[in-house]
Amino acid sequence: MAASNSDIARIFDEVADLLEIEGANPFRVRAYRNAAQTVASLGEAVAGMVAAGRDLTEIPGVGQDLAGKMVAIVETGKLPLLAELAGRTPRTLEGLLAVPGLGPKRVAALHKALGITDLEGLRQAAAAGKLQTLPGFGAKAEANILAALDRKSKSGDTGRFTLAQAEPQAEALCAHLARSAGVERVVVAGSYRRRRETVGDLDLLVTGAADSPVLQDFTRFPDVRQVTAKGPTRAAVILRTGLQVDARLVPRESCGAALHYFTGSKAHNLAVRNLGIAKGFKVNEYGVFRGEDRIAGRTEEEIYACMGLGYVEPELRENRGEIEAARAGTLPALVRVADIRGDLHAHTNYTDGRDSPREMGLAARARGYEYLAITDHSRRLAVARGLTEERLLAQLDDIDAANDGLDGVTLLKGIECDILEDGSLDLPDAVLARLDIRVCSIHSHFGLSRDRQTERLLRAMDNPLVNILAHPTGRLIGKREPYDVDLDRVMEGARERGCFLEINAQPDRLDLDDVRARRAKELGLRLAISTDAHAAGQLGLLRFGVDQARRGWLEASDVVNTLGLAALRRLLRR
Ligand code: DGT
Ligand code: CA
Ligand code: CA
Ligand code: ZN
Repeated sequence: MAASNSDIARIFDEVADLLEIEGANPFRVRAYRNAAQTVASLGEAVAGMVAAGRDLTEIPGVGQDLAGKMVAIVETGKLPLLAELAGRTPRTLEGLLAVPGLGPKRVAALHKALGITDLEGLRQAAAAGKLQTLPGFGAKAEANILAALDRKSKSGDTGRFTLAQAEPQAEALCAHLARSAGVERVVVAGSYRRRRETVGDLDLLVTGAADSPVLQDFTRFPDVRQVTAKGPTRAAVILRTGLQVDARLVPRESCGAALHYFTGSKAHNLAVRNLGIAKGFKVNEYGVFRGEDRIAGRTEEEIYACMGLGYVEPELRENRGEIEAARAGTLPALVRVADIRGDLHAHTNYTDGRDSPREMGLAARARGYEYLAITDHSRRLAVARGLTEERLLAQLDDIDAANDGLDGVTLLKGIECDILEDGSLDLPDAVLARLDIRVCSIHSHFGLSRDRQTERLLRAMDNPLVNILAHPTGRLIGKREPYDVDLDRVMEGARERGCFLEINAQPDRLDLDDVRARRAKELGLRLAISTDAHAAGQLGLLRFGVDQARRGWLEASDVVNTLGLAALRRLLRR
């Protein structure tokens, strides 16, 4: 069976990990990482393109070399390069990269000096005090690593998938099931529908005839590795990626009740059910019942109406006050993708992006945007070829030229300026003052104490040129914990100074997350939802940022990039 896009993405990600541990050229590492992400979110199957004899270099970011490797993976399911790398470096070392505080260099050092190859070896060495004997480690680093390992074993390595990883699998399955006889509708419920940042499994609901073969067809889906349950109304499988999927066949008269029940969250369901009980109803996945009579079940709206509630959007269903708000009629009108008028964080081929400013502008125009801020890295970020003053000035000319040739969309001149350890900025004020927008962020010294990290960010924002703090906590989902910072103080400081914080829409960042975004709103701080796109195709990642914003109860008026260009410009002059 031909390899799926997620197989290819996984292999490329492993190659990137192993290359990184070997200390390979960062550009090479990044090429594999970018290709993995592109392939995972591609709208069509690479295997299908190969079968049709199409040229894989059509895929953005894929050159001859990567195209050849993808063909090899499609045809053989394997990549010789990965075997070669794994021969030199044990594959279990990759797992060490997930430990906060361990980058590729440190992992390589642990392997070389102490022969550590896996998490258990790391735990033993740390517990025996061997790590602090290594250059560059020290007692504090050792204690941090032990604490991280402890947290990891407590949370029980969850194997959750980000929404972007789950999405292509969910969509392929839905399309497959929709073709079965007797099927009326297929929806994904559960945490996926609530747009949680990660999902533990997928919960599919199929509405259709009781004799539909849809569940048999489900278990025969090509990407299924193992069937774990199979009955007349429910089946469960594990896909080749490791993602588990439940599917249920429900009759039309109870599909609203089933959708409500299996969307969850469990806490939300219990709260709704208790409201029902207080009114003398029975509430379950088949409907709302008064005695034997089903009084609702066809739609979710009916169910909420029975409880005296307005319709609650799935993103809000966490029992965090949405029931009370629905009763009081004070639910927020959540921000939508269509409200967004532009993107305020994007990279180009001047640094580690793939496309030119003009190409990014064309993509922004195709999305109907009014503006796109070009915000490449500043000089300190050498791995990304961060811009010096001279190269930034050259880019500004290029942006002027691009704007002359672009109707309907405006490229804003910007920068993603590094915040240095002491809170100063990586480029002189005189240069920064020539820009329309300054996005600032931290890419180093994640380990400062809470006080120093907080002071560093506040100090940066003291500079009246700073507009937006990007990826404000630095977390990477499943890979890196947020840095230690007093976020309330940072948010209040931002509001007082006229700065904004970002919801970074990269699916492995989603930083700020839902809870922190909601806190910002409570503190009266507006946010920008930005993609941090590194290629034109990534402007579409916006939807993941909007999902988190919605989970954070944000309305259009809480989001700065729902403003038109003129109003935005006024706001950027602090
Ligand atoms: P996940 O898969 O861990 O990302 O999170 P969910 O929310 O998708 O949870 P899952 O897959 O275990 O169950 C799907 C939904 O089914 C859940 O959100 C609510 C509903 N559900 C599951 N178990 C129970 C239960 O014991 N009581 C109630 N009221 N609802 C439940
Ligand atoms: Ca689930
Ligand atoms: Ca489930
Ligand atoms: Zn960026």
